[in-house]
Amino acid sequence: MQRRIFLTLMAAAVTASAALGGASIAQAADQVKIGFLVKQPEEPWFQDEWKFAEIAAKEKGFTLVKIGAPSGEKVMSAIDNLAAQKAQGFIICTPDVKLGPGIVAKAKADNLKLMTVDDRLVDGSGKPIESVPHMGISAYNIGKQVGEGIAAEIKKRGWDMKDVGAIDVTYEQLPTAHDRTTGATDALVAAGFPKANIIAAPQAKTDTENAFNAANIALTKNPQYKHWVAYGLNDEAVLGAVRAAEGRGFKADNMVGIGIGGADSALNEFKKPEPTGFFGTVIISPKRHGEETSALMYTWITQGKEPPKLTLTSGMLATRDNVSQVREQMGLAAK
Ligand code: FCA
Repeated sequence: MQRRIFLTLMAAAVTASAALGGASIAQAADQVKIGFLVKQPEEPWFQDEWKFAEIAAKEKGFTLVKIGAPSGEKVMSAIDNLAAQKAQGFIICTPDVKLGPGIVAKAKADNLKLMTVDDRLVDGSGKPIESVPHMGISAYNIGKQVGEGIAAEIKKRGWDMKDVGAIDVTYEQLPTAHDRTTGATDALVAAGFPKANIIAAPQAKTDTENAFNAANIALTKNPQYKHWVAYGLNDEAVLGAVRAAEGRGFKADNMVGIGIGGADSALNEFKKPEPTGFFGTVIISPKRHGEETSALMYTWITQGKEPPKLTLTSGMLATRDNVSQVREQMGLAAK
């Protein structure tokens, strides 16, 4: 009797292995290598993504290869490098979404599975490349949460909206950035904020320094406002605007900036003894974007199961008062 059960189990195991195919079995035996390429390795958001990808690597037992790839050339050489190291796939947040067709072709030529995170690749006509599995944030809705948060704070402070200027730090060449700031603008306008008081401040790169420069121009050109609010694609953009406003005397009681991210750039701001103009951030999930994407890639490599084509993650607004609770609710460890 026992022998019969044993034989049945053996037969089932053999069938399962055959279904996986020879190559996958070899990989399942602990040789999986996955690349994780990010466009701005110095940004805390990307460091958090890597940290969570490492957690997946430890749990599943694969090797994670972290590569900072701030330019098109770096991306291309990193992909070849991964192939030379016998990686089976990689996840990328590209420095430029227009590299899309080139990245897809290179991954294919090198026989590497490809998934994108945060910034979705586009084709020659600017349309998303839907064949590549992607995990991004629900950009427009998260932008709306930013705009609603700012509007609520303006009302709470009893400011007359006509006296308030809004710095909209834009980065139009990146679709997720466009969607985020559009969502914020729409929510502000829906709350009765005058459209004419919203000043676009285009940044040349998505870091604090470039946002600072862009915001300074907006401030200089508009001396008529008594109070300011600011938003942009991430915490760095809003921090740039907050620092620029501070330089002109608009501190916490006359400035309401709400960012997107919730990594150390925002947390450090909340840890300062006195509040600053950086009022809040919509916390998004580096756990999902780092750990879940890596786990999905691992399953794709070892079981042939492709990740969903599109996953959009949500966020929660946090301020200095409730940031710990919100982080906890999002499954992020205390910092
Ligand atoms: C983009 C931004 C990052 C982060 C990520 C989710 O890549 O540049 O700061 O917000 O989306």
